[in-house]
Amino acid sequence: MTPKLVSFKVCPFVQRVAITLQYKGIDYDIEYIDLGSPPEWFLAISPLKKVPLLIVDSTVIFESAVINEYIDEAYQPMLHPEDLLLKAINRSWIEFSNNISLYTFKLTIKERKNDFENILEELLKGFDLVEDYLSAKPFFNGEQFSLVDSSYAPIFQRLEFLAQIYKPIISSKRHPKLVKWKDSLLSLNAVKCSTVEEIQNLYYQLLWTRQGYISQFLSEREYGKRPTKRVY
Ligand SMILES: N[C@@H](CCC(=O)N[C@@H](CS)C(=O)NCC(=O)O)C(=O)O
Repeated sequence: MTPKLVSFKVCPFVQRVAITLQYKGIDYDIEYIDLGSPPEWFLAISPLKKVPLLIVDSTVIFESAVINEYIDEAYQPMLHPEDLLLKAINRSWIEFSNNISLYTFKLTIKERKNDFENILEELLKGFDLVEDYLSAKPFFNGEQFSLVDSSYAPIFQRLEFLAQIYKPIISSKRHPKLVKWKDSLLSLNAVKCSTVEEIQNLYYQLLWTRQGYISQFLSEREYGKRPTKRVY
């Protein structure tokens, strides 16, 4: 049966899974829910009440990294490296992408310029570690696309959206290899097709509802009056 991905349009964790499905050319169904008002059927089957879920036959799999591992084992070609040590290291960096993802989220909610800049520096320090590890290109492991690539691409996309209203977040001066990696990932079809077309605008709408420092670079003309209540 065709697997079904349960999604929230702007969720970076769902996007990780969509990238893996797209890269492997797997046929899948997708159902979008509104996390602001989740449907009963979703609350009934999602143990943590979070997306993504992948429904295979009637089995529900949750946690994006685990879903990606399942997809990798169930469908060829294998994206994880065969070498056990390299595979373990890939998993470590996938785990680390959760920290980077959290900083990216925090960048959107910090209200004061100073707090925003502190988080930005934490994010960049995290990227220093990735930069030190990166050696090859175009992908994390070199020529072969991997689940590490699926995990970082949604972060790079969001940072690119932020850069378009703020200023460059990742620079070639501090992170030359990372910038090349980001550019390779963002030009991939599997990444471009992993979200709805209007993702950039939806992301800005989300920033608007969060009303963090960064939202001041969006204009009231486009997004309406500033909300008095912040939504995460
Ligand atoms: N560790 C989870 C994180 C998933 C996650 O945080 N999803 C968010 C949307 S981007 C969610 O469903 N939030 C709903 C909630 O926390 O109630 C994964 O990797 O799948």
